Amino acid sequence: MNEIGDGCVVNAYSGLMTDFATLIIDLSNDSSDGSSCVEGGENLVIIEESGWGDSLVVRFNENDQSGKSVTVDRKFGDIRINLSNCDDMVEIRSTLEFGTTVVVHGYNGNDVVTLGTDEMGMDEIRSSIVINGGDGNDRLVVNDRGAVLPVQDGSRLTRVSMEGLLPSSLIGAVHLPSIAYSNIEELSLVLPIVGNNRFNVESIDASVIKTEIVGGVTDSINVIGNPDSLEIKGANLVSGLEERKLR
Ligand SMILES: [Ca+2]
Ligand SMILES: [Ca+2]
Repeated sequence: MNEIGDGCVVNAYSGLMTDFATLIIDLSNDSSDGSSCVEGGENLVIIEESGWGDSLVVRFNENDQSGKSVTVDRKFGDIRINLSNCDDMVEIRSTLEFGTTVVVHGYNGNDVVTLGTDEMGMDEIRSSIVINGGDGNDRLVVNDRGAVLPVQDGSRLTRVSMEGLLPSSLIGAVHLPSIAYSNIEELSLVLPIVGNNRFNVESIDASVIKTEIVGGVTDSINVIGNPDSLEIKGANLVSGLEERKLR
């Protein structure tokens, strides 16, 4: 990203191509071995819809006002962001549908990736998300707090992904959008404030040291097995194993 100077805005609008294009943003050259990382100098990457919802903007370091951004239209089916070897932060607030996938690779450093917002939850994230934390202690925060509808039974956490949390507006779609994760050490899920959420924990990847699920008194977390890294705040724990023993 050193080639894009401060205040530079790249707009990539594709023409009459028949195939989807891929946007790759590679920050890994900024710190090839992590030795040049400075405290407070980490990257902040924000991904959200722009304009009238017909394009997606990727902004960098919002707080230092450098004004760097990349805007792409709907022809870009895949967005891939390779983070630096320092501590990076990514906020994915909203994405376009159209079968897009947003892939984030954290590389070295302790990276934090946040999906959704307090206001909208993940209602505006319409594409599949693939997060690879890479090396370091990385955290994935799935913030569905502001969602309009509760999470339905059938949604689940497995060793590879979180399913049933993203809006499935594509009726008849072969692949429903999901959140795939790997090399993540800390996993947080904030359930919608609207009540009666139902979420199933089937399994958790071995890379995860701590899993936190935040909900309310009318929420039920159905846990199959006994993952010792699981912390449930506010919501009710329903143990699948105990239910079976009682029968
Ligand atoms: Ca990183
Ligand atoms: Ca990691």
